[in-house]
Amino acid sequence: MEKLLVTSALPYANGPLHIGHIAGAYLPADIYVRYKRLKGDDVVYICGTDEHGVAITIAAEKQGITPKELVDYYYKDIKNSFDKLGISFDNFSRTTKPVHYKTSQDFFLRIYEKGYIYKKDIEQFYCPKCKRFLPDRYVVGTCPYCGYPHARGDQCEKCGRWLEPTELIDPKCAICGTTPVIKKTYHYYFKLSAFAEPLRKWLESKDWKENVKNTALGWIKEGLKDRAITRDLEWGVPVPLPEAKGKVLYVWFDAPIGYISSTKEWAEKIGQPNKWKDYWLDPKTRLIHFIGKDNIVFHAIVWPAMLMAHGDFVLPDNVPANEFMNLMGDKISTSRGWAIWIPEFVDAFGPDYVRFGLAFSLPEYKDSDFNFYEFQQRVNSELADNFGNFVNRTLSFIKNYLGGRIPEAKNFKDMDLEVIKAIEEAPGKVGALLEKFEMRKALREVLDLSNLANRYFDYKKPWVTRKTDAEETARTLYLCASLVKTLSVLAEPFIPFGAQKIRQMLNIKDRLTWEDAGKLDLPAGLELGEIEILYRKISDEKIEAEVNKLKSRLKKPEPQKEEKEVEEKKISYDEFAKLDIRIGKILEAEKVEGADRLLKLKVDLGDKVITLVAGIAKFYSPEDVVGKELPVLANLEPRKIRGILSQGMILAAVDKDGNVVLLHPDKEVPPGTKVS
Ligand code: B3M
Ligand code: ZN
Repeated sequence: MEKLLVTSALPYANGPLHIGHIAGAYLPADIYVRYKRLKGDDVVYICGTDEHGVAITIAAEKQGITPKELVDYYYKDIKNSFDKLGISFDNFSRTTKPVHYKTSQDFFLRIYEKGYIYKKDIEQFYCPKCKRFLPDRYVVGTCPYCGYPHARGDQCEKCGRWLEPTELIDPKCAICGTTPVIKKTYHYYFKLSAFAEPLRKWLESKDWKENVKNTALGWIKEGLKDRAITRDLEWGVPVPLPEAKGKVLYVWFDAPIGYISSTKEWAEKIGQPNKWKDYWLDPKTRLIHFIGKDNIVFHAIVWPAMLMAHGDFVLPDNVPANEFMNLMGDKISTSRGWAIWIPEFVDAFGPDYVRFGLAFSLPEYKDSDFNFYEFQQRVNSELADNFGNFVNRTLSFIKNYLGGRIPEAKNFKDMDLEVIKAIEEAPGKVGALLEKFEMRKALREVLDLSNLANRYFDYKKPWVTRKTDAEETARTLYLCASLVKTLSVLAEPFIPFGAQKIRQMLNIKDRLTWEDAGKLDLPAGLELGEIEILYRKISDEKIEAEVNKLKSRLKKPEPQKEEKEVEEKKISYDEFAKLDIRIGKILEAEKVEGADRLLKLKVDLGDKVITLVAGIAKFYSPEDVVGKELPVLANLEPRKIRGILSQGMILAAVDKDGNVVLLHPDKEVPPGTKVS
């Protein structure tokens, strides 16, 4: 029995999950984990939301809410998506939990005491306009390695390298676009350079996916630099040194430690608080990190180096990183609205359809593409016509013609023997592929068995033999029912909900193991349960509706940053005239639940009443504003804020600290009066 600790990358709690996330780090891991559990291995599957870092603070700032409000909202949203899809974590934690703060701080102190973290005076970017230091992603610019013009100050999205903001060519403040100035400060550095050699040796010994291993070795060859692992931010795990006030740990330092803290939380929850040590401290544990390719540098270099520096814990046994999934030929993009969101997708089709569709197109070796028409075609031909149909035709036949009981079979011959062999060999074949993280091929193997099963049914023609040869019919249906059982186990990692249904239809109460899938052990006489259609085809209308929904959400491409943020740029009168600014009268106001900064307003604009969400709740209560008149930008593209469609924007005075003062007309004017 193997001992496995499996993790999926901790998703940032700054937005909803889409199919690209699932295909990258979650579905493959869940398939693997479900398989390993069926094998009887000792598996713990760990995840949680990543709630620190600039990805969070920038998103919160943009929405006018606090980081805490943002992560509380998205923790629930993300967890809900995973639950709906049946991603079977043993624990799903959050990096804002106390156990994580403590674990990260202890981790930091241990490495610090061992001399692998040191303090260094440095020069850091400071934005004179925003009046603050600009940690990592608050700076954007051109990647010095690959020339990508939109690299972020912590990592280049194009070539994947870990960067320092000061390395960027032509740096700009990500918030206001100003060129930052350099100021003196200090940070704590991790001696990554000290681990180049041990990492190289360790990586070379690994039988990993080529892309992961080669990319990591390539970076080591280029030379590993010591890196700052602290930030000047208010949001994060405080650096546990009294002299480091105001500094927090860099998110990529604390996030992977989340794998440990989530395991601790799991152990606590199952009432065996020390159990986490059985995994993290046992060199026999296989620690497997499922991630997307953009996280390779951190999981194959930085995190293993941190673990080496710490010394107590196991190192990753494998890092099966996936490539990216595109959508209908185009890159998935949250900001452009080009994405399929998981809750909607699952509601539209059901979890197995989504899992099946994504498993078919997993980006295992190269970027893949998810296409709705292909999805429909695969579901219809494979899930419904091949797999589902075989299960249903077999069980209905037994129900209708054999009294609803598994028949007794004897004297197997010719094609029966071929089927028996296929049943016996299938778990080994599918398993060998899953062991190598070849999920797509493994799924193909399962579907091939189901193909064989259909061919067997057709060849044996039980609908004919039932009138002429009862023994032959019994043999056929016994083996078909056995195939149904085998398929239900082998397909379980991919489509667990359907697998469960099949088990109910077969009336098998015991939990089946992977090994059971290869046995010819269905008891004759077993009475079937209720039979229901397992999978239905997807209609053209339904797919068209989904495609239209997707297309209607697509936003026009935003002009690139450089074009829109040239400072003091003059605009033409025509451009100004496009703004429909009018005086609106606030009819109703209420707080937005779960967001301390937001008020939802109903505003009379003369010819219409609109709803909008304004970030003024810290400065005005609903009673303060009802009945007031103020200028409103009436033709702003509507956007959803906290589930509310905001159809405009109030114009107010905002000082440099973000304090808001409302503006009112000098005397009352009719609502809708134009401001020009
Ligand atoms: N949150 C990046 C991401 O969501 C990051 C992963 C952390 S894994 C320790 O892609
Ligand atoms: Zn680059």
